[in-house]
Amino acid sequence: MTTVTYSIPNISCGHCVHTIQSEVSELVGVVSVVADQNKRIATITFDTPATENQIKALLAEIDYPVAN
Ligand SMILES: [Cu+2]
Repeated sequence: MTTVTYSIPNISCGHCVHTIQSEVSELVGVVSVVADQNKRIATITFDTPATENQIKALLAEIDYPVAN
């Protein structure tokens, strides 16, 4: 199990938080997604078969690219 906090500059409101949490949660292997609109971060806990590359690719696809 891995937990990573990503910096996501495009987070601007509660809708962004909701979109990120619901979309990323759909990935098989993702255990939890907690996004913070003030800090513009998302803390994601995942295990196989989910991978960091897959999560980053999904975030980029839904217009919330990771900055780190
Ligand atoms: Cu928003």
